[in-house]
Amino acid sequence: MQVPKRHLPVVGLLGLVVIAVAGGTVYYYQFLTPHQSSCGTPSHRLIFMTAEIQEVGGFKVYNTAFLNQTTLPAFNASGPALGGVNFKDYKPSSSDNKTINVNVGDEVTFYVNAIDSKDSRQVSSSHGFQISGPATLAIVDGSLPAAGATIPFGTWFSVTIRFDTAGAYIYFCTVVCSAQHGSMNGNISVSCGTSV
Ligand SMILES: [Cu+2]
Repeated sequence: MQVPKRHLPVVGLLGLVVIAVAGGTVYYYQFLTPHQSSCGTPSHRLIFMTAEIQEVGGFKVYNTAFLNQTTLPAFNASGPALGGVNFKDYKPSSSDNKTINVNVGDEVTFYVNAIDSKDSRQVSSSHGFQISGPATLAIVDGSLPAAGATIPFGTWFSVTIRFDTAGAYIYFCTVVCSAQHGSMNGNISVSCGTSV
């Protein structure tokens, strides 16, 4: 049955009201729920770093990449096996080679290679890796070393963490490795808007 023509303006008006309410709701909703749980589509970042005594530089991020596949590279104490892995290199957005920028909701896989610096100021045969910050870390793969666990020189350590909470985090060495061990650390800045 055909709708009488005189009703059409009412139907059209109702349609406009529905559209306006829906649009207004979306507009209002983003103020009620600011982007705290994620910043758009999460990425999976791979962070490659070396760990040496602070006297020769401490932690150093030497490469970063987005993992463009759902499975992590194979990994053991000899390091990650990156052959055939689909990833995209990107440059850290900081130039100190220690600060790691992450979007809220991103997963980060840390690959840490403990290096024997063969420096007389070195007093250990290993390094450690821990992260502290404003929130309990969501460990997705692997585990952070328990107290006393170490990364012997010449071996690799890896852990994957999802950063669900914005804020300033610190990663640091847990093994007394030199006089400047207390300064062997770096920053992880978790926020929205980190393009790389
Ligand atoms: Cu140390």
